[in-house]
Amino acid sequence: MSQAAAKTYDPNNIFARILRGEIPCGKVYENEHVLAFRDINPQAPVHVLVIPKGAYVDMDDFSARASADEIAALMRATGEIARAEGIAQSGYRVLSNCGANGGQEVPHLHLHLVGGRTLGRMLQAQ
Ligand code: DGP
Repeated sequence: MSQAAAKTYDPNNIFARILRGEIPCGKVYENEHVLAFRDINPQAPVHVLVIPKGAYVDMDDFSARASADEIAALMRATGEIARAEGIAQSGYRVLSNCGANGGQEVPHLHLHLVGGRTLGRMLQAQ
């Protein structure tokens, strides 16, 4: 069906270190497959990073290699966190930057869950 993503995971990226407990984070949620914590540079009143515990570089890697349980867990957790943060009714944005054109800085898959204010257009004008 899909090409296997051949991406090398850097085990010393900052989110891997957070997962190992080497660096603190403002944890908001954790279960078997998922950790979520507040972004260090929040772009809105609510800005949570939702990450799989598995070693996945980005959305391309995750969508190719993750188990159905891991994929479901990430989605379920994101919705649950949005409800817990009180932004489900007012609305929010979920996005994941992937690779160079996506502007990804940290090479461990993360979903940005952003809300608590009107977010405007999805992409800035060029
Ligand atoms: P991206 O550009 O999509 O790779 O976003 C990376 C995000 O990670 C960015 O919004 C800032 C956040 N971030 C980077 N380092 C840390 C950290 O050490 N702790 C936390 N909580 N967030 C971080």
